[in-house]
Amino acid sequence: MASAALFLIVSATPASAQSVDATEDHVLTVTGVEYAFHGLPDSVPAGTRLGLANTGAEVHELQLYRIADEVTATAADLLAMYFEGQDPEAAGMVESVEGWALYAPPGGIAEDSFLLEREGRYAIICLIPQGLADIGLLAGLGPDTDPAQLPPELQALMANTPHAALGMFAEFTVTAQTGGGAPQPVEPAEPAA
Ligand SMILES: [Cu+2]
Repeated sequence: MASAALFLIVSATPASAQSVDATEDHVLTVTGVEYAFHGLPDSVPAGTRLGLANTGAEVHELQLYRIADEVTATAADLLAMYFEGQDPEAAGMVESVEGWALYAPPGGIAEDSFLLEREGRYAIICLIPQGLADIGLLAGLGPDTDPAQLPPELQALMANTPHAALGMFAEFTVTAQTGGGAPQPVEPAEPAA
């Protein structure tokens, strides 16, 4: 089972090069609060970008997972598995998408966004530990960081309940792009001559 500490560290890794500035068009901005995601529709068309704003008092992140096609378990079921010590990702039931997570400081917005390319069911979760309000504590951390080397203040916070266990998760579906036809890239249109 991947520890919450490892998830947190990986979440601090910058999103992939495919990400773009969240102020671009086509971004659906989900809002994180204590302890829930607001503003996420039940379904969105492929090609939508997912961004994260934070109107709470603690740091929030958005980890994005695509649920495997053959899996019928809900996001709540999968999260329960995770907290019981089984890792749905290791079991092939979910797959992390793009750079693992967006994260935003209290009152702020994530610098990047995630492109939702494939149809299917998705789960978003926040595994930030309750009480973490200083995003600076995550600075400089990477997937190779030894959990034992975390700053003492952060190590202490890691013992707290992760937001997902307090209800900060959601499930949604990515549908075929509206208008039919093959999915089109969402590159900005060329300016008219
Ligand atoms: Cu959170």
